Amino acid sequence: MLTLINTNTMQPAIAPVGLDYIAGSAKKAGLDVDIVDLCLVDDPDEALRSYFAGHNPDLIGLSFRNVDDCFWPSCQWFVPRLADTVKSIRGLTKAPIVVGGVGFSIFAKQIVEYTGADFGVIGDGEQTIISLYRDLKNNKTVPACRDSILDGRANQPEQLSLPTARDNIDNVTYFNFGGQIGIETKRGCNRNCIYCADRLSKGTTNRTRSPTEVADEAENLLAQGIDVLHICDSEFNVPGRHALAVCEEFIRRRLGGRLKWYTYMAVVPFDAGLASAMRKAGCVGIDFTGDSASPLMLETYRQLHTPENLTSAVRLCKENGIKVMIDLLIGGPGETPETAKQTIDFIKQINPDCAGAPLGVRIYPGTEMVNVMAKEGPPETNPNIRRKYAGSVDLFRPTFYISRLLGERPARLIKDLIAGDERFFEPIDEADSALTDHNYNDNTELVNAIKQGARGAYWHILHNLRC
Ligand code: B12
Repeated sequence: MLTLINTNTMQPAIAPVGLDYIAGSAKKAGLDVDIVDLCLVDDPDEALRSYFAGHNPDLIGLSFRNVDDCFWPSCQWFVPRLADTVKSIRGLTKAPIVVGGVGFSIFAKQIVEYTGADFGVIGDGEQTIISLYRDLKNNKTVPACRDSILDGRANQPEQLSLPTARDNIDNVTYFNFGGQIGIETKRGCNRNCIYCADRLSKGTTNRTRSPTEVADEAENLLAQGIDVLHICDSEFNVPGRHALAVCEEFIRRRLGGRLKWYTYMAVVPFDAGLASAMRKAGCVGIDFTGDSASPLMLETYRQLHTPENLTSAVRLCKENGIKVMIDLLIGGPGETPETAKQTIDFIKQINPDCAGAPLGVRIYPGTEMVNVMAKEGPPETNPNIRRKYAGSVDLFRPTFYISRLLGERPARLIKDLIAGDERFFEPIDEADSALTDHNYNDNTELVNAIKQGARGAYWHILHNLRC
């Protein structure tokens, strides 16, 4: 028996898509699989106690999605809670514990050390957990020490194929409490943005699924009554040709009239052909990785788009009836009040439905941000580095970069530039705790709206509540 446990209890509830795929693959390989979903129970400790009172698995897999909430004002760190869960499980069973997940993959070694888990898997879990399970059952030599990190990236084929049934977790309950359900069309990203950790957890090549497989899966979710999806790719349109092929298959099956979907996208490539195909295929909202509208900052972030591309992305969405959100990243290396103003003024002028203006860049190990930080001298005395913990700078804990050139109260500065424009999700003012930003971590406003029937991407639900 392989027991998979979802440890993400953040609200609104986000379905553990990864566990759905892993369970489907493990069952196909002949394993008995159980899922214990700590997000869907009132008392996670009690749920673990009662499960292990009646079950004695051979391997336990914990999914760890969010290391922190990646949100400067709150800086919530979830690793201690994971360590508590590992400790509780240890008291209930002798089965070995393996941890995996997108957040886990960024800090694999530290998390295994901190929590005392037996194994960790970086990257895709489907094949690696099956091999680990079989090796343990056959008493083969798996790296038998406590800090064994297995690299799932070694098992990642160029062409990605995943189970399509989506029947291993309670997707219907997640839909009712989370407002949309995730689906992947590919994994990995071959872009090189200086701040992004997706390269670490998902790999640096675009591993695409066949459009037929993606459409089969969408139909299987539809058959469960789930008609609002969120594409979980890093960027749906990288590569653009694959995005178009997925849309064409959706259109061929007339899925566009039966389901609505949202996605993250890079600003380029995006043209009239893709915009129109996306709308016909059911896309109702795009959240673009805009980052900035200052050419200087775009170059710093290593983005491939220009401010003009932002203008055309917004226009194409409007022409095709697609809601549009521009996600900004304010406060990166070299950001000044002038570049921030240039960005905010530009966004106001091109007029997306909404724009996210959070402050601060989470610094992840293995990204170019670490080199930027290193060049600036000792991080402990670097005024660009912001954190809420004491002692030495430790990237494992929420650590952010906010350009000191934005002054003593950068959030106030950004809010002043936004000047109450309701299209923006503003940062939280340093001197004011009113929550005006769009943190999806324990967001009661969103939770209540979804309970009352709102569906869709969270930025769209919040936008509808406010405007
Ligand atoms: C889509 C997405 C969203 C969507 C989710 C929509 C939906 N319905 O699913 C929305 C917009 C809601 C969202 C919200 C948030 N997100 Co988000 N999101 C993503 C994104 C792009 C994809 C995640 C995903 O579902 N992937 C697809 C699944 C199949 O992959 P997976 O979960 O990684 O699972 C695989 C492996 O990890 C592994 N695995 C997983 N579990 C296990 C278990 C075991 C035992 C093993 C062996 C392996 C294993 O195998 C799986 C299959 O191969 C990632 C970035 C990325 N490219 O991964 C960020 C990401 C996960 N999000 C992140 C964050 C911070 C958040 C928020 C906290 C932001 C906020 N403050 O509001 C919220 C939290 C929401 C919540 N309740 O959990 C961060 C987490 C980083 C961190 N610091 O911890 C990421 C990595 C983005 C980033 N680089 O900053 N998100």
